[in-house]
Amino acid sequence: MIQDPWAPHEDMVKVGGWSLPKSRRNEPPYFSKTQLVDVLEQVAVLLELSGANGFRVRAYQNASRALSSLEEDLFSTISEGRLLQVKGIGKGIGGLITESVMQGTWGDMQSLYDKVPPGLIEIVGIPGLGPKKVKALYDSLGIDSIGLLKTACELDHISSLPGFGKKSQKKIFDGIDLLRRYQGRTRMDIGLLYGRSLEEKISLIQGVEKAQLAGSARRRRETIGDLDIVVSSLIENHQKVIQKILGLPGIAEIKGYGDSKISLILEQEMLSNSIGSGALDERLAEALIERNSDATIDAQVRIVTPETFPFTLAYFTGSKEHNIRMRQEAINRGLRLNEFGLFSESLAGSSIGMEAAKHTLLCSDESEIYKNLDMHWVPPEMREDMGEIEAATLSKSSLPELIIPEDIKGAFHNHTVYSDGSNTLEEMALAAQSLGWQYLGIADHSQALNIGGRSIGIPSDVVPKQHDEIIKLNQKWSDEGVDFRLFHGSECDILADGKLDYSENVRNIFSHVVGSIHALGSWRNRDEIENTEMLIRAIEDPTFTILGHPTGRILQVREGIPIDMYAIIRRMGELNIEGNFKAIEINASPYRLDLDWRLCKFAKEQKVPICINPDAHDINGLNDVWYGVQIARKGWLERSDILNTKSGTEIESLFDV
Ligand code: DGT
Ligand code: CA
Ligand code: ZN
Repeated sequence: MIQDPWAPHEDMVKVGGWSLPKSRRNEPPYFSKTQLVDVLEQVAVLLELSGANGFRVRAYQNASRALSSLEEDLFSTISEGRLLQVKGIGKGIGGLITESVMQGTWGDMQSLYDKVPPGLIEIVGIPGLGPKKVKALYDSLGIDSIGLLKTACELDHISSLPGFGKKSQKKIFDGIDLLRRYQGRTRMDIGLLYGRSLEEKISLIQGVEKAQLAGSARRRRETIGDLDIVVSSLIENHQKVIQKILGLPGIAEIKGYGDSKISLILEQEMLSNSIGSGALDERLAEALIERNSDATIDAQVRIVTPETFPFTLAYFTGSKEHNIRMRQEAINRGLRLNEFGLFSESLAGSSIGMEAAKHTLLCSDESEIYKNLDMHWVPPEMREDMGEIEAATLSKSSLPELIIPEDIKGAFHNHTVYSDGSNTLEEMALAAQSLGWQYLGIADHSQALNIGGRSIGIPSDVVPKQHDEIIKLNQKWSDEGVDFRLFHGSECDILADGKLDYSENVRNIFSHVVGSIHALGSWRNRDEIENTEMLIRAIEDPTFTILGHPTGRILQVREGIPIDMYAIIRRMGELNIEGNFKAIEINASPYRLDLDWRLCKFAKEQKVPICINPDAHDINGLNDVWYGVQIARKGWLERSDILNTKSGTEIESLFDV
């Protein structure tokens, strides 16, 4: 086995669990307000875990809160001697704050950080478990890791402890699951924003030939665990480049670094002064940050030589499953593939790691690695071992030609001020035109939709008014010779019994009906079989055209409803064959990305057209279509599989308007 060269070794500055931040400045203020807020909050938890009295714990909690709502600059507050006037900050903690900001040290806090087992901190993140309960579990059962906690639940050791019970044991058990699934992952939109920003900042460092995002971000997974960036640089520049990377703005913490790897935690400042734009313009970035003010993300940076770069990039792009298959393909040809190169078994002999790299077959880019294994280059989105190895084999050559964002000519599910959108029909239309689109499908909510007891949908009797407005606008563009039209659709609620909202007469006004489930409650309380039956009933309605956000999931917030999506898609396929047009949506909002990419290929096989809908609630929301295209690519979809790559006139005849 090859030794893992990225594993921490002695010269790596290793810090585990929570750690006190180290300053990268050489004059005050050594630490920022945000850093102090975090440390004080951590100290409160650590104190509680180590059994300190409640007053002390609360003092730190209060101080953390006081700082986070302090509007003025912390450094000036301290310099001008006004820190102790801030309500919630006492003498003792005030001293600690002053010391850290003015001198860069943390008093005797390190001993507290050392004392608490790191496993306990992980456990505190489980819903339903505060520090007090975690300490009780540690004291009575010695539980200091999530693994042990899970076993204790399974063995029913927790329910009998004082202060716990069957119910709380179950809650903890479910909480572990939730934590495993969600904790530490970041939605694609935010992850990519950080990833591109770091990629760009590293690219600009002198001595760097190339920096490229790898890992799940490059594969466009819907959520990202940590960012992986591969940097190419001549060996003699490595040390200099590493030092420069460590000094980049926007690094909350350096978790460790060695000769070829840096482990970082990025914070929001990473996103400021980004030069590139891509699909995400400055305004979008600002909006994202606003919505996720405390977002941070881990990043692993690997620095290699230009010759090694393609191999390292391919390896860290993954997925692990794809890598394993690739390695097997190499072995079948008497070769050895890893992050350093592609070697002939006989030449590489027993040398390992960087040493063996000298013997690699030269590949100037990823596609040459694939070529050596008799394969076409595989787009990163597809590298999930879902059939791409077979499809890429030269003798089969059945890789799809994936859709690109430029193929999109419009979208069918968008909101305006008629329901819960914030822009007018005309504003939305102009924004779509400026994206180069030929059409925009309006689908405001239907009358049944209530949010917080308030109806936000369009009442039946207002539908004709919206219709007239759209006809007038379309007439105007037609008179001016502009190749653009609005399609008047509806995002029509699918009611619990499988009926659609509005009367049939009203639904017939629309060019298309996006049927969506919103009142998830009754669907959640029913089993999958019944739900599937009800949804199929809705889809079979002749006025139904597009299934909107099929499962209702919100990434990292809630699961979709129990439903047999295969059965739904199969039925939609049959209906299409019978001549009833039924399409399914990839809801492109990065909060949803629903239809899931894993089901795209199945939908295509069942001949169900797919449309990529931004579900925009304002003009900026239209840009979300880009994320939907990434998911469609991940699902192997081509231009011809996607409804909204058709021209405006094609859609007019399809919708019969
Ligand atoms: P993430 O970070 O959880 O969203 O997912 P990835 O795919 O970015 O995974 P990560 O960050 O653990 O590792 C990056 C890539 O490195 C991964 O996609 C494939 C490669 N890799 C990591 N560990 C292994 C391994 O044990 N075997 C193989 N063959 N590849 C690995
Ligand atoms: Ca990763
Ligand atoms: Zn909706």
